[in-house]
Amino acid sequence: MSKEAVRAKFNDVYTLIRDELIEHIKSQGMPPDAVEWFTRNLDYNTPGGKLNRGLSVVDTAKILLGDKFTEEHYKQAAILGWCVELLQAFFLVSDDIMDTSITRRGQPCWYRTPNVGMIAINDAFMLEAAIYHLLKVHFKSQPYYVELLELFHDTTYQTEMGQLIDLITAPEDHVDLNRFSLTKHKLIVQYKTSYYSFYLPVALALHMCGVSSPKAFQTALDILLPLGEYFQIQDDYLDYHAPPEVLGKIGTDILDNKCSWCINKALEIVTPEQRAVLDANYGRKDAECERRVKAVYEQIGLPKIYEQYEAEVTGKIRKLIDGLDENTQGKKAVYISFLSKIEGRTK
Ligand code: GPP
Ligand code: MG
Ligand code: MG
Ligand code: MG
Repeated sequence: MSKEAVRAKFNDVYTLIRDELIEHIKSQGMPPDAVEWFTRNLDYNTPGGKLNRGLSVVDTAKILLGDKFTEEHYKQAAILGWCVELLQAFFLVSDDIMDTSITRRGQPCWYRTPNVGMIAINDAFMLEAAIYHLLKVHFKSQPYYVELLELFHDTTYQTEMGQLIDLITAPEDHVDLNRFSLTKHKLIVQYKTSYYSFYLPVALALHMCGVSSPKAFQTALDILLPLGEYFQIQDDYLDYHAPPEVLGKIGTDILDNKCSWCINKALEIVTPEQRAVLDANYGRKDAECERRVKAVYEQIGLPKIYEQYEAEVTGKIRKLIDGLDENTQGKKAVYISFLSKIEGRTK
């Protein structure tokens, strides 16, 4: 199947769950304007991304079940995939408010659209609640229902811990680059990104396919946490370097005083003069200051450093995957498929 056909098929399941969610709020007696609002919230924020996380549930289940994979399995995996995309929608709507971002997926952030504003906070809650409604409707009778619930709850909590340290390491009114380090960055990234973007889709598929061995879940963590770190380092780098029209969002990390991979790498190698420029201009809500920080990144050759990092990390992750014992640790193809989705991405 072509890439477009794969997405089209997955999007058909979106239409299905969206209609179910809308029918449900109608059945609660919600008036037409509320139904229309919720529909717009769902459609604006849930589809339209790269769908890597959602499709990974399907891809993983396919690899795990092999010949036994049926259309019924497809539907179940796709519903779980859309639950991950709903979780992502909930996080992004909230994150864009917290990061005072401007655009997302090539359109204004939801909270910046006409008449939405801080209603976006409740909209985010409803995107999250939709996950549990769908899980109840589609999975309540499964023996692994509680595992799914716990997984979504635990992952959400981990992501919120990550978001907490991301935010408090980047205070708006107090820039102190000494607070940053790559160790700090690693922890932030593991919690704010890796668990929900990488571990969650695979762990959901493992549960759905009847895998219960703790070793399989441990292996998933061992491979997917480093992969998630690589993904967020790409996100940090692209925030600084990618053209917004390609990336679909305007970078805010320098303005927002974020403990990004870029600033941490720069701090390792800058001269005292360059350091003074960073100290004076990082985290200031000012386009000229942002430009001066970017000029230092150019002077130190950050794009080259990033290129080297990518070559090195993908080599390391390949080696980790190669070293798996497929009899006890699960299928290598699951992880290869993940790596190939993100390797060298430019958006
Ligand atoms: C990515 O950070 C992390 C998230 C989107 C998780 C948010 C978690 C919440 C509990 C709200 P980011 O700010 O670098 O992402 P982006 O670059 O896409 O804005
Ligand atoms: Mg953000
Ligand atoms: Mg953020
Ligand atoms: Mg980012």
